[in-house]
Amino acid sequence: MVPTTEATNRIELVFSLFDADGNGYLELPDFELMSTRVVAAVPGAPEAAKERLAAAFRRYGDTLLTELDANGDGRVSPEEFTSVVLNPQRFDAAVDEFAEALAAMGDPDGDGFVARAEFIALMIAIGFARPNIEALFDAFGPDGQDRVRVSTWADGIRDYYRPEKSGIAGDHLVPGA
Ligand SMILES: [Ca+2]
Ligand SMILES: [Ca+2]
Repeated sequence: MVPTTEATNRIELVFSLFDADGNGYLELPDFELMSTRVVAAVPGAPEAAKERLAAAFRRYGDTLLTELDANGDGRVSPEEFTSVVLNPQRFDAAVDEFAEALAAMGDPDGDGFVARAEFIALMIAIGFARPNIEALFDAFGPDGQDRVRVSTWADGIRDYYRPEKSGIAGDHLVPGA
């Protein structure tokens, strides 16, 4: 499968954000750093939601390191990371759990909706730029109370990683898109 230009751009952005310590490679400490930052972004979330998200980050990091470290040096280079879009089925389960856990963190009172404030706090913690975050939230079609469904966000995260997709809400996260 040849990924769309948009999908390649989305994935390159993810690499730069997941490299939380900025050393040019993805390693386990990157996922621990980001996990700590993102879990702290919604202080009022239930402990169970925080633990679920931390576990989802660990699992996602483990999966990426297991599947993508082609030369076995214990870290994922930008070149190794590009194959994440070649075999998306190897990452589906980890992405799915990450999507559900992240979206759930945005709904601390459990009413099924994510308000703009929590959405922005979580996405800033991941490292996206605020104007892009606002554009994405607007693209999700917030209701009269300026909130989107948890399921809408989770679906949006799954779409973000789909190599065949272009013109999706998640493309708003890529600067200049
Ligand atoms: Ca790193
Ligand atoms: Ca490697």
